[in-house]
Amino acid sequence: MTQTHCILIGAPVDCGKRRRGCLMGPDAYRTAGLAEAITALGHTVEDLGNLAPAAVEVAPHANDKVYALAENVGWTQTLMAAAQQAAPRGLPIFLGGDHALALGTVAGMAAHAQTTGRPFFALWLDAHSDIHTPNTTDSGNLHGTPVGYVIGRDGFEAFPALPARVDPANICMIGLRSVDSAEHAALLDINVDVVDMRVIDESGIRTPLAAFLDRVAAVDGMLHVSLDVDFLDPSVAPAVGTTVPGGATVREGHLVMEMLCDSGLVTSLDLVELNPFLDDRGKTASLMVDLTASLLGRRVFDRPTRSHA
Ligand code: 4U7
Ligand code: MN
Ligand code: MN
Ligand code: MN
Repeated sequence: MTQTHCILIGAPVDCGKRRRGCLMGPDAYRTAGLAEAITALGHTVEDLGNLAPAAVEVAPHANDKVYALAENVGWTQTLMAAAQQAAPRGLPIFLGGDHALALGTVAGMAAHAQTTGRPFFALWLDAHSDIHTPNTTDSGNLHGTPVGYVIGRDGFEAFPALPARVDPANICMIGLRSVDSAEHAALLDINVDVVDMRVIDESGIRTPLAAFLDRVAAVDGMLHVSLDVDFLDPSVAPAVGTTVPGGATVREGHLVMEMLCDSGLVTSLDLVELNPFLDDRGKTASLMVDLTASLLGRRVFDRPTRSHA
């Protein structure tokens, strides 16, 4: 693939749920050799280090289960700005941190896309649909709400106003196998492309992904990829708080990344939910680095042409 300037942005967000440890994620990716893997592929890397959340004060939310609202709002402000600053200069790779970071990264990338005039799309690789709002969440954990925020659902009054709402029809979720009833109702109500594990079992992961990428390519869209560790099966990716059995295999993960690379459409990436405290000798961090390398052009065997048409 063409040489890409990769901008690593450490986002040690740990307030999107109660179980701690995701704050160690950015350094685990560095330890696992993320920058070295990217430069070995011929790209350039710039590491901005780790960011910190803006200090904000918020009124308590009507749903008193909501956890760490002010800190989540602060991170959203910080990351929304960081995304917009980095996007014109290269490919931002957000090193999480839990998935609450996507409230800011996706909103910021959508805002950037709006300034370029290109339509914005998001690929959500996750066991969960993360489409709750602070009103509907039972756990109170805001890492389950980023999709709800970026498509403009109610309940996010404490958060920054969205510069650009994301069209739900431009979101594809792949890997779902844990959807709460309030999320299920929301998904039936709106037009998100849902590829749950049963679809993957029946059709393979390639067909639905190729269909989505064709839609993005047809309008020269910008594509943000949000990769939650729990997209993968916990047997191969144990370093995550919210394990759900029956996830993607190592090869399914790589095939997704290889197809994304071939598409040339990806303009930003989140690596989220890695909890190094739960890892098994770094295997999950290393797998996430390998998947990122596949996205950036690492190949098992390079044929001159390969088509997914
Ligand atoms: B993740 C959950 F109830 N839906 O709201 C919730 F199942 O970013 C899980 O995808 C959310 O890991 C998982 O707490 C958020 C739960
Ligand atoms: Mn998840
Ligand atoms: Mn998630
Ligand atoms: Mn999780």
